[in-house]
Amino acid sequence: MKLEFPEGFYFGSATSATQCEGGEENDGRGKNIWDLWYEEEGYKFHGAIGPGITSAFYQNYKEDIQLMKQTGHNSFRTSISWSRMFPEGFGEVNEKAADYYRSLFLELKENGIEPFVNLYHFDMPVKLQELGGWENRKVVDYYKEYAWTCFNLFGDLVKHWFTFNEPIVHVECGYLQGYHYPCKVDPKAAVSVAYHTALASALAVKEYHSMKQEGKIGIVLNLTPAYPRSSHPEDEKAAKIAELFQNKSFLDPAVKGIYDPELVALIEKHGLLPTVSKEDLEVIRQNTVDFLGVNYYHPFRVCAKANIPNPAAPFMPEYYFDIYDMPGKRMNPYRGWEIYPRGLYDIAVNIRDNYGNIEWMVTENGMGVENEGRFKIEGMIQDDYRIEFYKEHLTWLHKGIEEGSNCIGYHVWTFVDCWSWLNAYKNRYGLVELDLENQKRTIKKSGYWYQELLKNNGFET
Ligand code: BGP
Repeated sequence: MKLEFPEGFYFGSATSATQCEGGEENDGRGKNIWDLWYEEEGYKFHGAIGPGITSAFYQNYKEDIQLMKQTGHNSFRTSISWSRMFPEGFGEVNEKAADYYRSLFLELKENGIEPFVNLYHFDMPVKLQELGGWENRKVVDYYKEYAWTCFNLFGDLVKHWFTFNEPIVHVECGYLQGYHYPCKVDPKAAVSVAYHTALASALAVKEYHSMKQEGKIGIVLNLTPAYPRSSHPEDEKAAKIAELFQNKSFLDPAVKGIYDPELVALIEKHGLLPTVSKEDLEVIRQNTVDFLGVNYYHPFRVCAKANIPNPAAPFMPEYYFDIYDMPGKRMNPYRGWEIYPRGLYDIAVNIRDNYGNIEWMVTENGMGVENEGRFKIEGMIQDDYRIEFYKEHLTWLHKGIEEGSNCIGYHVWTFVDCWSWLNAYKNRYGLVELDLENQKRTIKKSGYWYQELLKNNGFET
């Protein structure tokens, strides 16, 4: 049976500026927090490869766009580097950066590839982090200026914008769990960062709409369905609270303009509510997104807490639930993430039923694999596991679309193997293999499979 996607469905791939462009030596890019972290602490995780060493998309974008064209991409997402556009975070635009992004978006368009452009992918300029980053309300205004500048300079070419990628990640990893810069464990700061990010997103939406550029603006969220261990009310309650923190904390303000009262009550109970002005809350209420990007990698399995949490420990969402290690779950052993393709269908149904069936697309879905060179035969990586992964996810997505969910596209993570935040080049995700040493690209078996999929706008099951 052939699974066919709707006409005009956006198929392509995604990356982000820091993960593919290369270092600050490129035409005056200012440092972002990832450069700083590597300089300060070295690379703690997998060797000493920092964000300076990448597929050098800054230099190689024309070649990569030809490869995308060859595989039939009709769309592609990347991000703009804030510290490339504004090395200080604000002030004078770096003209070379503006020229680069214009040529990039033009090149994409000339090759029939629709650019989807994100403004912020974890990469706070160092100069603004020195002012407190997202903890500081002033940085929200600098972001608004940066967003306006991008719309103004590139809005004729770019008709699909995103304000943020996975904002919950910088909240959790940067301010609660301490493993993204600035590596804090500070619940009060985490709440204020979350709030300022939602506000910044709404302000960018407001600016964009006021400019009347006839495009769309959305936000990319890593929706992670939280499934309870059982139908026991305590397990279900735990899963509901996990959903509140993990998904609804950004989904509700972005799409509905409000915060769930239960979430607010929980945060208040722990004395963590930030100071907010009526005007800012009104900005969030009035400036909801036009469409949604969803990154999906894995679900959450959740159960009721086994032990009473220590009230003296810093507050974590996990105060209310435990992560349940479900026996028999399918794992990607390299990334430690469960593989659960049906999650994509559940997301599709949730958006349809609870978020006004807003237009949305899959902005990331992919499988990272360690040491992929061992799967090479006659020069090509035989990544059948990745093809299976995509087929299964697309099958569930297709079912969601058939049942009325308003999904307009699907982007894999990623096209050319890219640098990753915590594991550099350990896990490879690409449809195209990158030989870092000589910058050579070789299409993997999954790349050729994707080419067929795109040619046929679907595949045989
Ligand atoms: C998402 C990020 C991407 C990318 C991906 C894969 O959360 O938006 O930037 O990195 O995850 O994850 P990782 O690189 O950590 O394996």
